[in-house]
Amino acid sequence: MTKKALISGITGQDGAYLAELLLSKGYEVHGIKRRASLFNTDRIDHLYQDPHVSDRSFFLHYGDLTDSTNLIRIVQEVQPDEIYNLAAMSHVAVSFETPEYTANADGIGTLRILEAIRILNLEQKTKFYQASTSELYGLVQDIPQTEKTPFYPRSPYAVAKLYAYWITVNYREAYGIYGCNGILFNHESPLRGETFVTRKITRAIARIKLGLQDRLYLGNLDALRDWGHAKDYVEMQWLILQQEAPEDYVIATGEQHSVREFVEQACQEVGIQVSWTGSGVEEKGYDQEGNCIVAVDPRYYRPTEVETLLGSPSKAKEKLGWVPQISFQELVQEMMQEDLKAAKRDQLVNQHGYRAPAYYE
Ligand code: NDP
Ligand code: GDR
Repeated sequence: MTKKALISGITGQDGAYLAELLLSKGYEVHGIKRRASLFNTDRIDHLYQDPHVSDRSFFLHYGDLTDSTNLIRIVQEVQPDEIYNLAAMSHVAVSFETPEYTANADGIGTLRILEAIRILNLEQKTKFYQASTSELYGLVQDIPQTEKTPFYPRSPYAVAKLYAYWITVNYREAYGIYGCNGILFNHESPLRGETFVTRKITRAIARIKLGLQDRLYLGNLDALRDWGHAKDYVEMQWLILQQEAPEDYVIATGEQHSVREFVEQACQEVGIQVSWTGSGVEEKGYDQEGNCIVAVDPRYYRPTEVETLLGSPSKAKEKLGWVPQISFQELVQEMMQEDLKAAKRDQLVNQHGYRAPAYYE
């Protein structure tokens, strides 16, 4: 029997990689996408199958995590064996601007899917994966962070995700739903949204290298993160649902780098040697010709910051037999190569008298 998976957030970074993975494993994949005024399926267009042909294995449904009846109807229609709840307003800084919406989508949205499983009597059939996050640790209490480290969320996003974490645990204990939290540390890729710091850096350094942009403005250069590759991490999301008993897992590399180091690594990939002067808001990064290519803009500081995150992948290694395949350097290299290609396309467009869009954050 072909397994059916339902992915919320299929148009996002992880949704795209996970859909690809599940299709390669022979799943019938259903995704929930939001209605938008422009096409929003760039990341999954290569998976698209013409709805007019039979024997399809990839389906998209319009939906939203803030709409219970819609979610119930989709779950009823699909009768999924596995649900991956990846949909979220996932930007920590933006959650300070839209805290109520973030609580609704990221917190109550998770409850809505769990309730759909319950209302439709699918507790024994449908396994549920919740995209939990290292942001739950916030003001860290242990180094490295494990499944036992206490939570101390530091943003409306993290507080909403805290609710989602516990409601998943509660529905597992109360109703016997096979529900699991993957506590994933930051994971990146060429598909990463352009306003997260890694992609903002690789995109800007590529554009600076080609003369399309002069400078990159960042916030906290001292923030430390445990950065892995999204392709590695979606494999874990699947593995977590294939175990005998439902459990929660930390997924991390166990290696930590600062935002400043990420900039240095990205620059190194394109032959720029960056040197730093000043500190705090005055800090600046110069290339070997003396041009200031990086500066701090306090606009990107957060009201409460998560300064340091470092995960322990010990349990995942032991129980899921998992080690990340892609190193920090390989991750930065792949992201730089893809953003260089994009910058070259923009350069070509500009050289031919057209104007390539230059979205900035
Ligand atoms: P993205 O921001 O790339 O994707 C988020 C997805 O959620 C998009 O498909 C988006 O749709 C969709 N979405 C947002 N709001 C709603 C809503 N109200 N209803 C339905 N869909 C919605 O995130 P990632 O792929 O990076 O992350 C996937 C999940 O994992 C998220 O829940 C995130 O919080 C969590 N996470 C991510 C980590 C990371 O480092 N990437 C680490 C730990 C957890 P649209 O395309 O229309 O915007
Ligand atoms: P994060 O990712 O908040 O960890 O959440 P992000 O890349 O946004 O920030 C990482 C760190 O970099 C610092 N920073 C900046 N961040 C952004 N976005 N823009 C800047 O200009 C900038 N300058 C410095 C931030 O202050 C922060 O310390 C991501 C999301 O994917 C969440 O959904 C997920 O849950 C967590 O990772 C784990």
